[in-house]
Amino acid sequence: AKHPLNTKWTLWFTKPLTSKNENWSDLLKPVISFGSVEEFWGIYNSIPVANQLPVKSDYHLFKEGIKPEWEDEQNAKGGRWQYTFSNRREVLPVINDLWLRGLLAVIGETIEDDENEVNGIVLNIRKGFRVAVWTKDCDLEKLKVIGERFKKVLKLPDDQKIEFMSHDTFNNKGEAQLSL
Ligand code: M7G
Repeated sequence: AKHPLNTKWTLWFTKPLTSKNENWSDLLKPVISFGSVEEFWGIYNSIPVANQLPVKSDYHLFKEGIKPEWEDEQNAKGGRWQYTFSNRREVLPVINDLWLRGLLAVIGETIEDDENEVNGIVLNIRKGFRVAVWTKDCDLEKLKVIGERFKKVLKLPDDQKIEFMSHDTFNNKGEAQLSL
């Protein structure tokens, strides 16, 4: 028997820009949706792991029905906790494990209690690797809980800070509103 997840999820992929005629929405595509633990593992085992992805690509895992964009009405009032692993060589051996831990914390909903606040998780492959948890609102109390757990998921030492930015501030290239 399959073990259903609480929520259905959709995996999205952003492929790297190859021509100037392509824009963000041409590059971002849903890959597959799933609703059980077994389906998750089937998908996970058949897609490239984090350290095999090309630079400038992204994975996004979001609740089914929520697009991984600031503009989606479920994201518009929220923001993201994010952390950048900037030392590529150092993180390469562990990024696959850390990203998997992130995926499991989100689909298993251990990244929060019953707040229903987390919409998804994103991995950006750049010079380094950036991981971000996207939230539905900017409620300080809920954000703190999610942020603490996110740091544990990423196995970050206390002296490393994650930063929270609301999407509207981020669009304006603003500073982080919170760090933890
Ligand atoms: P990024 O991938 O978040 O960071 O944004 P990066 O600068 O490290 O690559 C890169 C670009 O992708 C942005 O400047 C936007 O042009 C586009 N982009 C990214 N996101 C997450 C969105 C989004 O949610 N909506 C729209 N319209 N564009 C986005």
